[in-house]
Amino acid sequence: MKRHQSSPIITREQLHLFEPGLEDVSSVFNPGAIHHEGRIVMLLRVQDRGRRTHLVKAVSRDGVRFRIDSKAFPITGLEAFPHQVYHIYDPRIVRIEGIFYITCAVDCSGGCRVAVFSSSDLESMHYVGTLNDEQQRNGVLFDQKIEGRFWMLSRPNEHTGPDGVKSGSRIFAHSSDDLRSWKEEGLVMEGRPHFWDELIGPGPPPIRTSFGWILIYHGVATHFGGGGIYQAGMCLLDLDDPRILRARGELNVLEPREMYELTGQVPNVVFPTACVPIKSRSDGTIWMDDDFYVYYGAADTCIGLAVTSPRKLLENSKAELICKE
Ligand code: BMA
Repeated sequence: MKRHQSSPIITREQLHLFEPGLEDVSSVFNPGAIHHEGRIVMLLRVQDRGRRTHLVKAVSRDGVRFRIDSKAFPITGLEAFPHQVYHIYDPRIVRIEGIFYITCAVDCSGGCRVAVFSSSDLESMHYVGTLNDEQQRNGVLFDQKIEGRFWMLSRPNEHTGPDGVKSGSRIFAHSSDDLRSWKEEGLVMEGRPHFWDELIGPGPPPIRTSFGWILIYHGVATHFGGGGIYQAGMCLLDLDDPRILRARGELNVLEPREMYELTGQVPNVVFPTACVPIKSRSDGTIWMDDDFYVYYGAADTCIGLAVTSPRKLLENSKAELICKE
């Protein structure tokens, strides 16, 4: 990936929120983003000085300069959530059959869950359901039904680091008829001990191309001092059966190098959460050389922007095609 010359594109100084406690926020990172009515709409993860979490909407014509709302994004229906909610964060947005679905991590009295929210217009979002009642993070929906069912990837929080941070090294697929009750469909991929992606998790929702679903995922190298290095890499999943890994990059395609990625609230982090085609084709397909924007949290402090294409991801990650047996 190549950083955009304007990166970081959103920093805390650009937020001017009028709600009590939100006049002077601490950080803005890990956004969801999608095309809607000729604009790119983003949901920002914002933390205030109480270390409380808010989502805030931002809108752009060019995907680079955003007009940021002055109030928090409304979330309804949480009375149905099975635990006491503390934080709703890391939104990933897709549109399926005309409805927006937003998956978020929810820190709650039960630990961390992946929850699905829906929205008809991206003016607010409503709680729909939870993947399951297990420790989970990084839920991403595929933006099309596969054989009539919704599909999701998620990463269970099965690993506790020396600093107490919960993470994991396995990505699973799940399917559902109604986004409320989910069937586990199996393991998709695991972290690679000793290399760049020891711990892993899905990044942005998968991108549909004619040769497979491209999944940008984050990998954490833990065999260094400090809290690990958060990088981004890619893999390719089968179009018809996304449990099948068709290719996986050997190298990362983005790693912390710039000062705003190396230092901040959590140092050494690039954490992609959204991909948006720069020019959308009328049939919604993405071709090998179509450039798209990748939005990522940098050091859990601000939002970076990088540009890439399917071909660049495959080539620069040194992805090898895994053949069907
Ligand atoms: C992950 C999540 C992300 C965060 C990242 C780096 O485990 O908590 O929200 O951006 O760590 O701190």
